[in-house]
Amino acid sequence: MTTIAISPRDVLVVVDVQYDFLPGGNLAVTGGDEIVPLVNTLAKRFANVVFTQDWHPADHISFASQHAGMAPFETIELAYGTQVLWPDHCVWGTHGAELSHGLDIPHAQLVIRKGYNRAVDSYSGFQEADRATRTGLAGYLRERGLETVYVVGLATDFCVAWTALDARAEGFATVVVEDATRAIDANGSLEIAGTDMAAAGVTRIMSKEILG
Ligand code: VGL
Ligand code: ZN
Repeated sequence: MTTIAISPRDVLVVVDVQYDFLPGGNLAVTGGDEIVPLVNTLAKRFANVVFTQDWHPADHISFASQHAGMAPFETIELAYGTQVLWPDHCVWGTHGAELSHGLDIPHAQLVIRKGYNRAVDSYSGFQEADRATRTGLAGYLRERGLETVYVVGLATDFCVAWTALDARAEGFATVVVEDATRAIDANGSLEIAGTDMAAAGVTRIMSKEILG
C-alpha cells in the first residue's frame, strides 16, 4: 500500500482530548481514551501540531444546568441557531478541562481555546457557533504557510466535524483520520456529520494510510 507522505506544509489539529471527554469525564465519549496512543504516534509524523481545548465558564449557555427544566442532549433555539444542551463540561480551571496527560506531543505549537464566551458555543476550532466570531486559527495557519489540515480527536460528530468543515470553508485541504476519533452520536449526529463532511470535500482516511 502506498502511504501518504506528511509534508512540512501539513498540520495535525488535535481536537479536545480533555479529561471530560474521556471515560470518567462529565461528557465522556465512548472509547475516547483509545485514541490517545494513536494520536501520539501520528503526531510524530507531523512537524506542525496544534491543540484545541474546549474551555467554558461555569455558567456557559450550552450547559443544560443553565436552563430550567432542560436536560442534557435536549436542544434549545438561540439567536445563532439550534443548540444542543450538554452536561457541565470543560469548565475552565477544572481537571475536566485539562488536556490529557497521556498526550505525548512536546513539539505541539499552539493551544486554541474555544467556548469561553458565555453566550456562544464553539465546537469548531476556527469560529464560534454564531459563525462570525473567529478564534484566529485560520490566520495562524495561513501565516505559517500551512496548507493541509489533518484532524483527529473528540468528538467525531461535533468538534472534529465542525473543525474539519470550517477548515474546508477556509480553503485548506482537509483530512479526518477516522480511527483517531471517537463519536458522541446523539440523535443521529454521527451520520449527519459524515454526510456534511463528504458534501464539503473533507477526505476521511484511516491512520494506516499514513503510518503504513
Ligand atoms: C464537544 C460537545 C460540547 C466536542 C464540545 O469536543 O466535541 N462536544 N462541547
Ligand atoms: Zn463544550
